[in-house]
Amino acid sequence: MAQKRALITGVSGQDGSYLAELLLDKGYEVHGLVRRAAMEAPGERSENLVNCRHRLNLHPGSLESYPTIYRTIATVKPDECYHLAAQSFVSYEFDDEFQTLNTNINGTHFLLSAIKDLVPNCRFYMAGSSEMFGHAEESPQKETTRFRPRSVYGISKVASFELTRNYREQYKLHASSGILFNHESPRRGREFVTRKITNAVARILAGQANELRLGNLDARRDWGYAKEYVRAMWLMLQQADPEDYVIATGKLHSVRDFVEMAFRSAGLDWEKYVIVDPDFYRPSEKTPLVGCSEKASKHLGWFPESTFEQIVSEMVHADCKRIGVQGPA
Ligand code: F7E
Repeated sequence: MAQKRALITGVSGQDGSYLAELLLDKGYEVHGLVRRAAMEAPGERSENLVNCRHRLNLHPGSLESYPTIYRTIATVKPDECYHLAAQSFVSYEFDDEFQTLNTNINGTHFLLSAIKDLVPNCRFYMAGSSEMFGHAEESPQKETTRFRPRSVYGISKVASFELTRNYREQYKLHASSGILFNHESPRRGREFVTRKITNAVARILAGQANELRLGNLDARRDWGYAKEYVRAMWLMLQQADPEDYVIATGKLHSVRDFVEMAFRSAGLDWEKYVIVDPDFYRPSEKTPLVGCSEKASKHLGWFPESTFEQIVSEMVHADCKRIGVQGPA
């Protein structure tokens, strides 16, 4: 059988790098679209790719440019395209609204359009998000739950979801969206709360910090393990028919739970270090975002495996190792 070619947008991010490793292990030829700046300064921006960069074909380009996307698809001619790149930090302030909407929606649209014209048999994955549910009317959320996004990011993902569905129905593309709930790992960006916490624990242990400022400690999330979530993406594209799937653990934990566990695992009393700072508050959620991934279990044979405790522990250990401080036993 001919070697399969995959193109990943956002390849240097948490999910992109785990997915690249998974596909390389499966014998794929893997291509990645990266910003030129990331290619010029690989150490700084592509630390997630240290294990596999030498086995990847990287293409510099911006999602905001249709000519770049068109050229990349024409050059790579992928069998599978995983669209993970996005402006992904959730802002409720609508401050970066133009850029978030433009990049996220156009990026998806450019890719779908180029695939339709150049490689219509290419299978396409769009990284959707639980933020699409926003003020959800039911809990847990599943594929049939109505979208009521309340962040610009969520709105951009709903638009991308609808574009993907439309190309699937109108142009018969094998195009699927994963509606992924929060998923974490040592490769998570430090602006997201889990990594912000584990990075702070390591820095406090190393004597480099003495406080951690956080927003709402009672905010709750459905946190899974990123490595398992990228496997679900791959599984979606191996199905005979394209469909949309919720990927989640179905379990809720609060930011406080995460804080307590991370600090305790390092022998620290969190209350001595954590300061609640209104600057990091977001409007409270009426319905907690927690997903039901029964469809994925039934159709894809996908189940979440790592526990909350295992995820917290791996992240604390990894940050301690990176900073060079003795971590928990
Ligand atoms: O916030 C609360 C915050 O920024 C998690 C992205 O991957 O998952 C991610 O979005 C929770 C929220 O992730 C702080 O209010 C409290 O309730 O880690 P986060 P997110 O916004 O859920 C979804 C599924 C995506 O698709 C996104 O791309 O934690 N929280 N205090 C805080 N959050 C942050 N960042 N910083 C705080 O100090």
